[in-house]
Amino acid sequence: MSDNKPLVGIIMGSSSDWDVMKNAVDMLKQFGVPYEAQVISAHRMPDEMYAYAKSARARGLRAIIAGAGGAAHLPGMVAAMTIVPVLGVPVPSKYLRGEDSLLSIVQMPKGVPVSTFAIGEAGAANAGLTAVAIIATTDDALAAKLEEFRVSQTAAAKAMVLPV
Ligand code: RP5
Repeated sequence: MSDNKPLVGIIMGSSSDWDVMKNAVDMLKQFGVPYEAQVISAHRMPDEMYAYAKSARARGLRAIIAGAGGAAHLPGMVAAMTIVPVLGVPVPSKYLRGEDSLLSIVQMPKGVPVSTFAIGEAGAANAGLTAVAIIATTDDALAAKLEEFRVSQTAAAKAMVLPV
């Protein structure tokens, strides 16, 4: 990770997705994984989506985190055009609270997978952690950091005190 070229691409359908998707960015920052983040809308920027997906592997991306809300076709469309693993984050929507986003992303037909996460912040954070884990498969120093992260979470849980 010395040359700081992005290893993870984070894309989202709108700037309105940022409050959720920044949780993925925060994880990558925390682990020092180089990333890029931008708006790529499947239905409003189809040409840019195509170019992004088609160039992702050659540009060195090892994972793509794609967040979208509503009829959330961005992760599936990107996955259709690259073999870079796509991690889909359902963003909460105004009327159906993200259940529409979740079902749109998770129900990929056999053959083109999108790894689908929980709706909202937890899903974005876990997509970030999964991207870290993907990079860590070939980076021992990063794997050690991920182990430490788990150990510290365990310690924090053990230290929890209930107000009883
Ligand atoms: C989707 O439509 C985006 O991912 C976003 O979640 C949703 C609403 O977009 P805006 O109308 O806020 O731009 O494409």
